[in-house]
Amino acid sequence: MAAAQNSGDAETHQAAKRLKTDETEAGNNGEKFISNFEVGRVLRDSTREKTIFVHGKIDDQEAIVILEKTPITEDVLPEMLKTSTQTLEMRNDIYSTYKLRPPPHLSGVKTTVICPATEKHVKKYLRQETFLIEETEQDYQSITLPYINSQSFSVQWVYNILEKKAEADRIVFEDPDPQDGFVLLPDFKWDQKQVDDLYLIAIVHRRDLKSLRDLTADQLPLLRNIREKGLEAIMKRYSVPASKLRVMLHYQPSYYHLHVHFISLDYDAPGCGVERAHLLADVIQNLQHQSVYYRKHTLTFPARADDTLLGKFREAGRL
Ligand code: GTA
Repeated sequence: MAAAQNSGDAETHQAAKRLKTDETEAGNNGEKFISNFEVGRVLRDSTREKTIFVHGKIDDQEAIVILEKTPITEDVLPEMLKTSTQTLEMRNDIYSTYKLRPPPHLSGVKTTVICPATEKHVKKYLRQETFLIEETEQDYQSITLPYINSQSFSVQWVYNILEKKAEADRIVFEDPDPQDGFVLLPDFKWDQKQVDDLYLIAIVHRRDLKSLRDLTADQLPLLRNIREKGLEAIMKRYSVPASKLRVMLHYQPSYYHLHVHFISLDYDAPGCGVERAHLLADVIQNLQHQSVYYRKHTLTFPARADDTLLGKFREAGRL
């Protein structure tokens, strides 16, 4: 089987746990695009996670902007403390608080833009109550599969990656084999500044596998390949060992083209809970024991209050 490693080794600063990336990656066009954003309503925010999800418009098109303050890493501390402007807020005995204003290159805010955004994107990011659904084999065939076929999110962004029409320069590893091959690259959610919140996705070249439900023992070579070569590539590029990685699949995923998440164990990423995450190692073992494990078993997953799929389960009297 052919395997190709992307050229150009990234420098790894394991001690500082911070990675160097091209700060000008997005370029000026990206900046102008974002400054045209007209704020509509806040879909969700979290002071603890320091994120805000906002719905609005960019040049009359529906848009969602996600802003996230990035972590402060050890290697920037000396510069940050030395070069920030400082304002004393209060002092009391041995205690004092300050407002530091770091220079621009140390105060980046990770920003994700979805434009044009659909109503389904708005629902996805809106804070909502969630419910657990227990989906039998029969439910999958009669409720979930018709729903996936009619109204799931477009996977055009996935095809763009596989065809090198987008993010080609971000590929960390590729195995081009059409049956068992995949592309490994940084996830949307990772700014690649530090490995503490490392997040990559492996996207399979095959286009006939939607999710965990489609897997049988026939796909064991594919899954073992992703696990083995994905872990190897991450160790080589980022010096992060398998023992520090959560390698898993979501059920239900948002995007129905088979992909595997590689996430730092130190990062409490969204979707890591037991109700949605399936460790790849467990998936491999289950398929070794029973080829049709994921076809036959009842699978539990969370759904948001106004998720259409939840509505379909209700209509069918399954909730
Ligand atoms: N490299 O264009 C892309 C791209 N897109 C469109 C999605 N992804 C992409 N990666 C690249 N380029 O991990 C990534 C997603 C996700 C994976 C799909 O593909 O970041 P999934 O099918 O299992 O879907 O995985 P999932 O996990 O539901 O999607 P997602 O977007 O991660 O949403 C889950 C929750 O994460 C959201 O409800 C929200 O709470 C949170 N979240 C999503 N995006 C962000 C963000 N940018 N910052 C912070 N939190 C976020």
